[in-house]
Amino acid sequence: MKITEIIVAAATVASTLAAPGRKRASKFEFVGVNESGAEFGNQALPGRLSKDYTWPDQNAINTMISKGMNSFRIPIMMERFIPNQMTAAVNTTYAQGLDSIVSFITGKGAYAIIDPHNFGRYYSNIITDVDGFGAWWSTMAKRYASNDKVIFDTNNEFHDEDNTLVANLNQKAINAIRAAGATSQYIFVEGNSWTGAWHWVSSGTADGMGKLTDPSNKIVYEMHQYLDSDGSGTSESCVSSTIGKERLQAATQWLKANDKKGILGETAGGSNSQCIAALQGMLGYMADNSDVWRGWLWWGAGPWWGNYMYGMEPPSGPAYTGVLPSLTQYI
Ligand SMILES: *[C@@H]1O[C@H](CO)[C@@H](O)[C@H](O)[C@H]1NC(C)=O
Ligand SMILES: CC(=O)N[C@H]1CO[C@H](CO)[C@@H](O)[C@@H]1O
Repeated sequence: MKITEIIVAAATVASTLAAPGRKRASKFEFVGVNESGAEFGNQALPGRLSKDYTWPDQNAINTMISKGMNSFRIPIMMERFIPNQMTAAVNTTYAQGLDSIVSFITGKGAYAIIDPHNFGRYYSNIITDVDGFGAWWSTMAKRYASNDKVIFDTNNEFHDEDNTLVANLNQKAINAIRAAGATSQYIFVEGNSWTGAWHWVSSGTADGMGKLTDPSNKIVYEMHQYLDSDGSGTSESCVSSTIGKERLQAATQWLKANDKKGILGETAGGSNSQCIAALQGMLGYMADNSDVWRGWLWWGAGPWWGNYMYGMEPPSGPAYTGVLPSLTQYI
């Protein structure tokens, strides 16, 4: 090993150790990535470890921590954690896998965001059993009640269902989590219409979501925003270099008017100059409004994305090499 390599290696170790407490460039409280894997193969239930699904890679998470990131959203499947019915007991294999990655992340001083990546569905049916949903959350929350670096994310992207039901499910999750003794953790709540920031107000989901209450007063409104033409996050193209900021404006006004905090829980754009400008404009706008916008998470990292257009997995994900270097001031 050459002396320069030793210095670089030592610096990497030092920054890794110091990372969670280290002063980051931005004022954001939460910056990080979605760490896919445990929700993969979501049609294969319960699914087989290492065949249908996997857990995030700890070395990759270390690398992201060394870049200043402190928040890792872990998509999971509700059915894998508690099979058959929401009131039942956990599957130990899957639950212990979750325990391992959560303790690794939180042991580094970073946040582990537990994200049932279920779109408001359980075995593909819209969840209408509000009490059952509360039971599922009670089981989850008890497991991590003593770990205040865990964040509970009610559900990924409710869509095509009743706005009142979505608000009721969120309120039930909050109540169940607090009743389970998890009183210090943040709860990220998600709305209908794929929790899209650009539709937050126009879809009407804001009305019920705005009335949620939490005895611990630690609700953060999680919204998602992609920058392609239909906002689905399926294209490498961004509509314009200003589209990110434009798509967040109505939601930002809502957060301010209602005295709420928000996080952009999924965002991405292709590795090209127009998308990078749009992302910079959006994150700069969020930084200017950091009284309400508490952070952002990239979609997505994880060991199985391969050459996925938004892949943020080190060392060679297209977004890791092509986009992240342009966003460092927002970390
Ligand atoms: C529990 O989960 C593992 C994989 O995580 C799976 O192989 C096993 O079949 C599951 N057991 C039940 C009873 O669902
Ligand atoms: C926009 C996007 O990437 N959505 C993804 C959400 O998560 C599921 C499961 O990982 C993917 O299949 C989607 O493509």
